[in-house]
Amino acid sequence: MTAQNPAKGRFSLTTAISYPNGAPHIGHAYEVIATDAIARYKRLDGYDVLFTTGTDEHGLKIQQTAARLETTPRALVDEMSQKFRLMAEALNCSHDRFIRTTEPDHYAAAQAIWQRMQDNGDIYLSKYIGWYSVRDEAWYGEDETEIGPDGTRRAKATQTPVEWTEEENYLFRLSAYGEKLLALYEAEPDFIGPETRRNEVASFVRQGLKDLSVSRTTFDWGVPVPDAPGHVMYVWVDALTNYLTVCGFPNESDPRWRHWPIDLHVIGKDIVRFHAVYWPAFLMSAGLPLPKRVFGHGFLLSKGEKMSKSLGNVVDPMDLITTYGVDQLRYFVLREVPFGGDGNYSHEAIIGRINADLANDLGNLAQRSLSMIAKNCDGAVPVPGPLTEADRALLSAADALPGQARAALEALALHTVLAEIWAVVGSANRYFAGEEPWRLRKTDPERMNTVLYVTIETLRAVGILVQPVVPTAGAALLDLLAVSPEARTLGHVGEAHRLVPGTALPAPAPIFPRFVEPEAA
Ligand code: ME8
Repeated sequence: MTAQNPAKGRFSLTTAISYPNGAPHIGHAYEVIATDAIARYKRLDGYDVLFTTGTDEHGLKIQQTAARLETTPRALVDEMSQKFRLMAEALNCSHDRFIRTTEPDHYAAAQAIWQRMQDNGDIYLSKYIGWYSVRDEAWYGEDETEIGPDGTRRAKATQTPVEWTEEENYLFRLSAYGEKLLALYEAEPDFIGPETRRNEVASFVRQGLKDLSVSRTTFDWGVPVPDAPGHVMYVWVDALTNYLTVCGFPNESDPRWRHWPIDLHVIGKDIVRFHAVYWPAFLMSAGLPLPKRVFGHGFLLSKGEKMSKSLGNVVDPMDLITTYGVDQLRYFVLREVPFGGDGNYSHEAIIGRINADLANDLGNLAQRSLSMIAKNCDGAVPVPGPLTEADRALLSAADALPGQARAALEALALHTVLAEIWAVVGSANRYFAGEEPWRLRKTDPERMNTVLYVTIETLRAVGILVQPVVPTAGAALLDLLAVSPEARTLGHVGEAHRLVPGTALPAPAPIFPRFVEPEAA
């Protein structure tokens, strides 16, 4: 998207990889949108970025879904993975790789990390007996289960059914890593976010960790354990390793290896434990550097209810894209939901945001100011006169945006980045209304030129800043301002790169149409 600035260094980030045992839902879309926006901000700020997403294709859940649908696991994942890939593309995600865990280089990576953990003495063969949840693919202690209202036993934490199961398994010596993990959380307070998740994970680890079953013999849809016929890897060992695969592991001379360790794993709050307990323990065992940060975002709820494949109340993101538009959907989920908290989706809420923030506040301001320039300034960037206090205040608010965005992004507060940009859009609207350039046209054309100049220079900063969230509209706005493609980075906001008076501008065109209900259209 933009030229890299080697001085900035590299930044690598991932989403979780989704189970393709059903079609993608808005929760999956939310996660890739948010991660994509962060990736785009980092690129815009000159970082050498690696951003990956993909599908987690092994395990009993997939095998069982395939059986139910009377197909093979391979055919199921080939079909379903494609839907996730197409969704990411339709959402305009800028990922560098869409990884599938059934790809050969991933098998090699998973077997290599296994070998390292085994060589380190952390994997041993044992008989595992206990309560097993197929849905969670996890074992539970008796005290972690309860009898539900229907008389069947279930896992307390996830409310999924458990069965008494006996299996010869390889175990990972997770119990040996409790102290090291607690020391990690202490030394790196940002390792787990948001803070509530960190506290949950730390208290889970403080209660003591049991060794973890890491192989299965009751089904075969998985990565084979090296030198252990009949054993496939526990799906989470395999799945988490995707983050190494995308960096070229185990080939440490692969150019992609520069992206290891990953700077940020963006995942949902339900899988923080896997990423903040198991994953660093596996990596410590394998002698590999640890990711810098694991962030558990909240859930998107449809009018207060969780959406999930098993509950069957799934909103198809492709339908949302068709109904509202990609940029509009991206803006809505990032603006509406404080990143890290849960959020609600409703038709009313999304059209509210589209019409108020996008069409009215930003779209109209661009349309009005650029139309005035087209009519009254020969369609070129006007020549500003001396600046007033009000002009300077607006320009300096716009100039401050990259710094504010960097700080908010450091805290992963995507909603704050947008709130700050829209605060400037709000100020620009008040400025424009207060200065009344349409009146100045007759009384003081020179002042009109200044007001229009200050307005579109503010829009230039806004256009640059919104690109990661609304890439198409951001680019369209910058096109209308004749900003060259190389001059659209965060570094181009501010005094040194102001719009050049006299530059010819293209004919203005709307960037954000209002949403009109189909029956009213
Ligand atoms: O957990 N709102 O896959 P998955 C927001 N394969 N996010 C949601 C959500 C919702 N309603 N529902 C799910 C898996 N997610 C594993 C991950 S990573 C090595 C393996 C999020 O398809 C969920 O929290 O169930 C997770 O981050 C992602 O979507 C994929 O969920």
